[in-house]
Amino acid sequence: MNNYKRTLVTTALPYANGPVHIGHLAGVYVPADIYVRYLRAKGEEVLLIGGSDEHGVPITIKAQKEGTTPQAIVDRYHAIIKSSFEEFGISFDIYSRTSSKVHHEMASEFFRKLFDAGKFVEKLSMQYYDEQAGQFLADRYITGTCPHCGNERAYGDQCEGCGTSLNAMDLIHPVSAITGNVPQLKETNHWYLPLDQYEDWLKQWILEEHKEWKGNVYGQCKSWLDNGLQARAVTRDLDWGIPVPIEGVEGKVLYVWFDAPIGYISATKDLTADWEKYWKDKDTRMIHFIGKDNIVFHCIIFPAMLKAEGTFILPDNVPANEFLNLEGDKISTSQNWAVWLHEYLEDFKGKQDVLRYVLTANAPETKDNDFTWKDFQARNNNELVAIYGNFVNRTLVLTHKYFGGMVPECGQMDEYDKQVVNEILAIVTRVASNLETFHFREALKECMNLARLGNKYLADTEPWKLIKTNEARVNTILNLSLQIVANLSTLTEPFMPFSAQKLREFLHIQPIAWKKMGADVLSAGHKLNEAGLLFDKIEDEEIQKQVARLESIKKLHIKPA
Ligand code: B3M
Ligand code: ZN
Repeated sequence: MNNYKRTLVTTALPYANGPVHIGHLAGVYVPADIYVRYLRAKGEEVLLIGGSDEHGVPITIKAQKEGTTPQAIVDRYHAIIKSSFEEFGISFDIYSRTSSKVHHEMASEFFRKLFDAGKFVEKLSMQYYDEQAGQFLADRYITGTCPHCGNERAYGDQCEGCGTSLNAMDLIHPVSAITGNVPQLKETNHWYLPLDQYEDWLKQWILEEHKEWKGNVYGQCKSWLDNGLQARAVTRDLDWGIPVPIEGVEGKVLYVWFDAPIGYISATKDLTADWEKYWKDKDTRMIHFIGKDNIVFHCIIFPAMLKAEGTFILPDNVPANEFLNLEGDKISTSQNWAVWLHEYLEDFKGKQDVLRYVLTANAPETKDNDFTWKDFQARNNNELVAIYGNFVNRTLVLTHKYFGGMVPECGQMDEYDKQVVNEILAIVTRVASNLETFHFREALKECMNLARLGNKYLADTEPWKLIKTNEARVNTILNLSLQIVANLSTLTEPFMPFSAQKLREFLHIQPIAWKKMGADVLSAGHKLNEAGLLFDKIEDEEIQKQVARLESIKKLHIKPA
């Protein structure tokens, strides 16, 4: 959408059944935050919406395991997750939760509207039932062998081995996750959204009108649509969730994937009385940031729900990422194979930007990628410290030394200087165009190229030699170098907001508007503040400690022969 008035950015709602880890940050929250910070810096109207997904079987299973209530679980993890996001600078306008009253009302009304309009089909079917536990086994309450990849721990709704979304009936050797018993079949009635009726419309809308979507997203949608869509149940036999709002219906709740995306709407309503302008005005552009396992829900099922409802806008883009692995293995919450954000913050105090940088430089934008502690250290020491930090530090130190911290006059520019000025502008343009198109890795690379350019400029012009013979020339060189530093403080802000803020303090400036960027952002005579270092080296011992932690986890999970 080229002409839009405002942007609504949503981020997948993490299940509040555990803390968040680097995979969450890399796949969803850092990219969304980068995008939103960029739009804000451009002066656009934008909202960043998030919240915890507090329903569904993942929550009740966790509660049963710990012998507590689902409410206690979601209260605990919602608080942990929310604070991790805050600490990492994810600049949500609201971080809400699906157990809130406004959400229960919104989701119930949404369901009721579709129900009253005859948009659902009610069907009787046989579903797995655990006699001993006395309950139906929805979604993750049932595990078994995946018919596609043979993974023996696939869930009734999805196989995490191959990423396929499943029906409980597809599983080979189904067992109850509650008692381990082989389940019985029992009849039950549910409401279904007949996705097949939306197939033609979805084909037109996605395959014809959204060819610009990322290849991984478009490809997954195409394969779903080519295989043909079937009706999906939107209710479950569970007691945790939003009660099915139909008179006389007991013991049934809305399917978590029915209520969760409606959470984006409720969160917006929770934030502002003016929420309808974000959801009902065609001039609003909505972007969903998610991981690849959520593509079908955001590109096919939720849009079909929105279409059925009829008054809400549809997403304009869904820039889903692939997965981030950890030291060569899939991140796994249950096996504790993860770098947890709240633990990272304890071990690497004040180094949020380093993780944001590494996760963006190595983001799983087009394929799965790997996080390793060695790469983390190398990127910090060889890129943030040696390139970006070093350039900033040299420029500021020289300015304090030669000019008492005052920005010198830019004199007559030679060819080299003019080239540098042009290159600043070219880089700013490339950062922007990469950000617009969700190429965050590339955008970040361009920022670093600006720091590289600065280093090369200083190395080539050698102001520390010229200062004795040609002070006028040094004025110009340091003026331009400072302009580069100032541009970096704005360009890097979406990626590394904490160090950008620090840099603005060193420079003694307010944020610069994007359209003002270029070689004329600091005026001669402007007085800088005292400066310090932007980044510190990370020592081998700190990395060794993390590697040892992962090794000990790995040992725990090696099965005895
Ligand atoms: N909680 C699934 C997940 O964390 C789910 C996302 C909901 S987004 C509306 O993968
Ligand atoms: Zn599988």
